[in-house]
This record gives sequence, structure tokens and C-alpha cells, in this order.
Amino acid sequence: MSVRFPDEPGFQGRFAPVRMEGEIRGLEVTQGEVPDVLRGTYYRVGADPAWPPFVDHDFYFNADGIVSMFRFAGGYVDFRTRYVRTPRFVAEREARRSLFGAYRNPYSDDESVAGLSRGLANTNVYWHAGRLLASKEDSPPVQVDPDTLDTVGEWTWEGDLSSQTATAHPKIDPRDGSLVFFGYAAKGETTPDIAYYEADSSGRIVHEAWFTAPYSSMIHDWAVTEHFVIFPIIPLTSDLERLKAGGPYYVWDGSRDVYLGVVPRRGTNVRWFRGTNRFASHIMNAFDDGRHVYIDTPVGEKSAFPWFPDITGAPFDPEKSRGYLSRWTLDTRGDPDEGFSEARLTSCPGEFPRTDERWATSEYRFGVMNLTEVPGQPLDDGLPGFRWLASIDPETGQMRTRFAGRDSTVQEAVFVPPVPDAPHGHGYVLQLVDRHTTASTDLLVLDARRIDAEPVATLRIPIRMPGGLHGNWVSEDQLAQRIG
Ligand code: V55
Ligand code: FE
Repeated sequence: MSVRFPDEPGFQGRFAPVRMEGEIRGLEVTQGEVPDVLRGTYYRVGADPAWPPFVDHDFYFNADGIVSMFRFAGGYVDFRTRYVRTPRFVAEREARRSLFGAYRNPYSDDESVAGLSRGLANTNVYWHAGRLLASKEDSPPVQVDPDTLDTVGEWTWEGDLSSQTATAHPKIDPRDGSLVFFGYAAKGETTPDIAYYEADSSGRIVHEAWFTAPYSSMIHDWAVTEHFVIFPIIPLTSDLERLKAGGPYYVWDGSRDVYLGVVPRRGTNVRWFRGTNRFASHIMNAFDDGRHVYIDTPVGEKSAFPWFPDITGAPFDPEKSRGYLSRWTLDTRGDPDEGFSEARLTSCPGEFPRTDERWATSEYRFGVMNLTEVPGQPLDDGLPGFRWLASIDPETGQMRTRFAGRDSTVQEAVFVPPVPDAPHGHGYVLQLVDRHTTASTDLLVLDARRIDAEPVATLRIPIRMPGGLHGNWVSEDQLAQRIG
């Protein structure tokens, strides 16, 4: 039997699996200088299938998590990239083939792996209470060594995680270092159960509350403010019978309303604010004034994920899937049936919004996101994907944009403060840019206030990085507090 990936667009060309682990000590700096003040490590996770799937039309949400790290010190950047040794990765490596079947479908697996964790650790890698955790929303996170990227094992908060799952989008409240998180499908795949947790800065779970969603859906990201947490119920719906029958895990249902489940911080009661049908995925930031909640998120008419079909059988519609950064405003003392309002902040569609995390959960003036289009700047190279980075002041809508270049696409950007008390939005933005002509990837260090200027530094990774999801900067001081 030979290793051969499907002759499908998702596994060929610029989407071909990379499957390479390794390290480079001292990445080449091809332009500029790496600032001395940057001391810490940028971690990010890619989704890269170690073995060809045995199911048809597989997609990267179902690929193995591979964590990459860029350690900055004294103007040098050391690079390392390594697959997370999930139980699933280990079993398939031993067998030299895929044993797990379709996305989040245990009924499609080889019987030899029944009962083994299906977690892929492929969506985010974050730091809390001295631990580096690689996560996917269908399972508990996996702890990874922050120096070697060796896998430590599944982290369940000393066994206190009662949910079967934990979100890949936890928030850290900068006020006290709490990890604010949840699990959905918390009682098993497709269940409408949500478990809400807060862990204190030592990593101990100190709050737990359970809710039932109006219907079962993907709750990929959520909003956390000083006084509230908000669960967005967006109609990418799941259904156990469909899953058992081998159907898609999610379908887009344009007939269903959206709900925002509002819970006071460390509270136990939810109120579901209803809105009309629409799509949203990632939250740039959210905050409240004690009564109103403000949530900034790209909003589209339909799902942005082409591999989850429309329930009506309608083909994927790229126009309607465009997301425009918008602000949702909700009166927590109002009538839930009155819902919430929406105001568009930009005319450029995009996704992967991030903020200066020191202002997470607070009123803020700085965000970045990737754009697929900029009106008035047509492209002639026919390359789809995220082609621009934008920085935005959500208060005024004022934007700066940076074109990645011909035959180039961008991965998620992160903001890095040079010192802990640097002013809001003053610092650097790190972003991986894939150069498709040379099948290599550059790591750009940008001035956060002038992302459209010449980069502060460009580092060259001589291979193409696997397609990535999310990542985070961990400062040298944080790393000094590692546990285990
Ligand atoms: C997302 C990614 C996932 C997933 C569910 O970006 C949602 C959204 C990489 O896996 O399983
Ligand atoms: Fe995400």
C-alpha cells in the first residue's frame, strides 16, 4: 500500500500536505532587523494530515494539529515545528494509515480505534497558568512542552472538566488572568449542551454552569466582556441521525434564527436574544457598559465554509459568504425577542479578526483582520484566499491595509506588545505570509501602527508552512512561569 493523497483540490498544489517536522536555529532575516525588545515565543497551530483520508471529500478541519514556534531573543528567531502526539496521531502513525474517518464522525472510524480520543489539537494553541495547550473544540486540550513541543498529554483541569469538550477560543480576562471558556456538544457529539467555566490564574476551575442551546450548532467562538459571556447560536446545525447515516456533521440552515445566549460572568442563568438568520464565526473583541453588550465580528449572509452543505442543496455562494466586520449591540435589560442591532464597520470583507489582548473584554481601539477583497483594488493573478492584512479602529472604522503581494496569501496575524505596559495598539504585528511561487513562507514583523509601511523585519522559512488556524504570543516572562 502506498501513501497517496486524494486527487482533490484540498490536497494538491498550495493545499498539499507538508508533513514535515523539524527545527531551524536562527531563521534567515531577509529584510530589516528583528527588534531586540521582542522576547518571547509566537506559537501557532496548523492542520496538516499525516496520512491520506479513507473518506471522500475530507477537509482540513479533520487534519492533524502541528504546532510551530518562533522563539525571539536578542534579535535571533529559532523555529521548530512538530505534530501534537494525540492518541489519534500515535495510533495512525503506528498503523501508517488513517484509522479515523470523517470530520467528528466516530461512526465512520476503523473499529480498532473505538473509544480512543478523536481530538486533533488543530485549532488553537494558547498559554494559561504556565501551560501551553493545543486545542480543538471537540475534545479537551492537549498540553505541549513550550520548549521542545513534545506532547505532555490531555489537560482536563485536574479532572475538573465535566464537559467532553473545550472550546478552542477561550478568553483570558486581563483584569485577573482568569481563563474564561466553555464546551459545546458537552455531553457528546451533536448534543445541545453547553458547559461554561472559569479557571483562576492558577489554572483551577472556580465556576461551572450548564445550559441548553435552542438548537445544536457549531459554537466556534464566543464573546466575553467584563460582566457577561455570550454564546452565539449560528445555524450551522448538527444532527445525530444524520451523522450516524454518514451525512455531513454540519449543514447551513438559512431558515433558522440566530440566538445570542447572555449569561452574567460567573452566573448560572441564560437569556436567549433572538435575531434574524446570518453567519458569523470569529469575534474581534467584545465589551459592555454595565448594561449594553458590544460584539465586533465579521458577519455574512451565509456560512463561509464550503464543505458544510446548504440544507436546501443550494451550491456554495462565495458572494453571500463574505463577512463584513460589524458591531452587534444588545441591551441586556431588554426583551430577548427584541434581539440586538447590527452596524457594519468596514466595506472590506475578511476574517481572522484579532485585537490587542491586553484590551480583551474592554472597550478598545485596535484590531487586525485578513481581507479577501479591497474595493477598488482588483487583482489579476486569480489567487483566491486572504490577500490583505488590515488594521482597524473599530470606533471610527478607520483602516490601513497591506497587500501581501502577488501569489501570496496571509495567515492569521497576532499583536505583540513590546513591553507589558506599552500603549494600546502600540507594538508589533506578526504574520505568516505564504509565497506560492517559491512554496516558502515569510514571517513578517510589522509596526502595528503602520502595517502598510515596509516591514520591521522579514524572516524566511524555506518551506511552505501548512495552512494555519490560530496562534498566540507568549512573553519571556510568561514562559519563565512554565509548569511541568
Ligand atoms: C473551525 C475550525 C475547526 C473546527 C471547527 O475555523 C471550526 C473554524 C480546524 O478545525 O473543527
Ligand atoms: Fe477559530
